[in-house]
Parts: sequence; structure tokens; C-alpha cells
Amino acid sequence: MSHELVEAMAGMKEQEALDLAKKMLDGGEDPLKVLDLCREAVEVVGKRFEEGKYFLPELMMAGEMLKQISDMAKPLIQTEQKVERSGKVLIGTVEGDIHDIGKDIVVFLLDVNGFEVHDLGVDVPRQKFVDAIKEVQPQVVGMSGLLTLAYDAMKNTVEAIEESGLRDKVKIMIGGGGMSEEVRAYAGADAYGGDAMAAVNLSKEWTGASS
Ligand code: B12
Repeated sequence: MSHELVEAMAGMKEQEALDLAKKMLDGGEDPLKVLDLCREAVEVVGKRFEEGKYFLPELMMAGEMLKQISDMAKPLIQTEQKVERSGKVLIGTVEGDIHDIGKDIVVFLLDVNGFEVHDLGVDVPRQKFVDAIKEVQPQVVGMSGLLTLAYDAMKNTVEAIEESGLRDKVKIMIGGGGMSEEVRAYAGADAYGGDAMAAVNLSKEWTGASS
């Protein structure tokens, strides 16, 4: 562990972590860098959970710290001051999965980069994606997930989109901790994005929005 913010968060020192994050942001540190350190910290928490050293309360506490710090960081993220909406993105966390902190960061960054974002929330059944594509007619569909069971949920969702004849109308990106290029291939999506900026860049590429 390198940074004191990572240590405080991973060590469940909530107040210390919040104070440190605030100090960094007030001091002009790049908010995306702060969010990245938070991600590093929750990875440590996740590992300790896997090893049986931490339990659900610690996962929840990590989620809580993350939410508070991202709420502090988000307003400071540079926007491109672009008002006209350059494309529509439909996004949600797939069926069976309720993790949404990363998805919410993606939604936020897409929004400040000029996209019209339709967020379906968490635990989104495949049919809900299909119905929303018909209604919203987005160019891009984003699926988020952190659980292993999300692999199949993503695959099933892509299949449902295919079966309803909408597959060639949308580009599909996937992301979320634990997702990968392999999962993308398994699910039949068009791209995997490792972070929120990747979601923005893919959406720009696919909608022809200038960067
Ligand atoms: C916080 C947390 C929780 C919180 C979630 C709070 C919330 N509102 O989201 C709570 C406590 C509720 C929770 C519950 C559970 N959790 Co949990 N949780 C985590 C933890 C610690 C952090 C996740 C997180 O927020 N990361 C930070 C965000 C910013 O990162 P991110 O999501 O990856 O998002 C970034 C990128 O991936 C990307 N991105 C995200 N979405 C998308 C989408 C697209 C399209 C693109 C391009 C990019 C993109 O952009 C983001 C910003 O850069 C992880 C550990 C870890 N290593 O991830 C475990 C973890 C994900 N949880 C885990 C488990 C097992 C569970 C539970 C099953 C526990 C239980 N026994 O009940 C439940 C699941 C409930 C359910 N049905 O979903 C496991 C999953 C294991 C697995 N492989 O399946 C993990 C990996 C912990 C572990 N190591 O065991 N959890």
C-alpha cells in the first residue's frame, strides 16, 4: 500500500479517509486521481473480504466511504462545457448485481461530456434493457457488473437484444471490476472499458462526437 488515503480507507478509518480526500481535493489534486486511489483501496478491502479477514460490514463501509468521496470529487471534474447533447447512452447494472458506485461515476462522466444518459439503475432484467432500447433509441448501451454471475447476465442481455432484432442498432460496452476482454467476448459485446473515461471515449467513437 502506497498512499495514506489508500491506507485509511482500507483500514476502515472513515473520518481520516474523508479528511484526507477533502484535503487533497481542496489542494487542487486531480479528482480522477483521488477516485483512482479509492479504487485501489476498495481492491484491498475486496481482497481482505475474500481472505475472510473482512466481512459484509467492511464492504458496506468501503462502499459508504467511496460514495462520499465520489460525491466530493464529482463536482470538481473538468467538464467540456459542451451543452448540446452529442448522443444517447443507455446504461445499467445487469440482473442479479446491485453494485452501482462505478456505474454512477460512468454516468456522471458521460453526462458532463455531453451525452444524454438514461440510467436504468441496478439489477436490470434483460427485458428492461430491450424495452428501453426501443423507447430511448440510444446509439450506445453500457452494461456494468462486478459479480461473476454478471458474465451470464451480460451474455443473456446481449442475446435478448439480438433476439428482438435490435443488435445492429446499438454498440454495446461492458465494464465494472472483474470484467475483462474475455468476458466481452463471452457476452458478445462490442467493447470492454476498464474505467469511466474508457466509457466516454468509446461513446465518443461510436457516436462520432468530437473529442
Ligand atoms: C463496495 C462493494 C459492495 C457494496 C456495493 C455498494 C454499491 N452501492 O455499489 C455492497 C456492500 C452492497 C456489496 C455487496 C456485495 N458484494 Co461487493 N464489493 C464492493 C467492493 C468492495 C467495491 C466495489 C466498488 O464500488 N468499486 C469501486 C468502483 C469505482 O469501481 P468499479 O465498480 O470497478 O467501476 C469502475 C470501472 O470498473 C468502470 N466501470 C464500471 N461500470 C462500467 C460500465 C461500463 C460500460 C464501462 C465501460 C466501465 C465501467 O468505471 C468505474 C470508474 O472507473 C468490491 C471489491 C472490488 N475489488 O471491487 C466488492 C465485490 C465486488 N463484492 C463482492 C461480493 C461477493 C458481494 C456480495 C455477494 C457479498 C454478500 N455476500 O452479500 C454482495 C452482492 C450483492 C449483489 N447482488 O450485487 C465480490 C465479488 C466476487 C465475484 N467475483 O463475484 C467483490 C469483488 C469482493 C471480493 N473480492 O470478494 N459490495
